[in-house]
Amino acid sequence: MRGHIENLDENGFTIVHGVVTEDELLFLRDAMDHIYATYDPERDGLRRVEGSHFASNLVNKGSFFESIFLRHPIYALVRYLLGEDCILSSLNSLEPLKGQGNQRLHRDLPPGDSPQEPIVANSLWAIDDMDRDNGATRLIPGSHKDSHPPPDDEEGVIYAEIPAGDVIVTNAHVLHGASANPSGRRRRVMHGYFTKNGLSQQLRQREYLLPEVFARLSPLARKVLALDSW
Ligand SMILES: O=C(O)CCC(=O)C(=O)O
Repeated sequence: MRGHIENLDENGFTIVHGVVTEDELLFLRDAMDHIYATYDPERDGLRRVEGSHFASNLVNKGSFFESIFLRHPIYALVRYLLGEDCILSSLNSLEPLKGQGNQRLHRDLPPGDSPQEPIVANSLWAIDDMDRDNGATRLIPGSHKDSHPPPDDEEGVIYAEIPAGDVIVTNAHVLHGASANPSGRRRRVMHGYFTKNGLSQQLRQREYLLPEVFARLSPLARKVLALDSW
């Protein structure tokens, strides 16, 4: 944990290796394709993203998704950033399509009062190998410490070239974005986005969660989904 915490403090992100097993990746690739194909923005809460496969409301899409956001050490690192009582803001997935997906560099929210006290954190779960040829996430290390706008020349950008199964945990005030996918090779990434307790969720789970999913959730999952008053 110590190395990851130093990375989060210094660079605003860290990469955790081998979080998802080979069997889980096989399952996830099939599941995600089905979820993309049947995505319904009305039912699932968020608009589609142009030029990409996109899905939100993943907690409703099968038992695997009902606890994955609590996996160690990802949830522990997010708690380090946001406090013990942080909550899941949304569980989404994004895949830039061939020749598309070059997001502008952005912060998920403007920086708070202190770089060491972020109010949002993200976890980006690589379901496929990711590199510069298929839309790797790019980041500017250290940019969580200031509020400078993204540089036009992208000076300081690095590409997170990682194998499937790795997870990037970010202080979500770091400048980042998906890059273009020139090869069209698959690049499915799941986003477990968290926020400090008391702030609003990107997807209000209470409004979207199916009763049968709620019935199966552990007490911890209910707490992290902010369903205590369901
Ligand atoms: O999937 C990625 O590489 C980053 C996505 C992202 O930053 C976003 O959708 O806001």
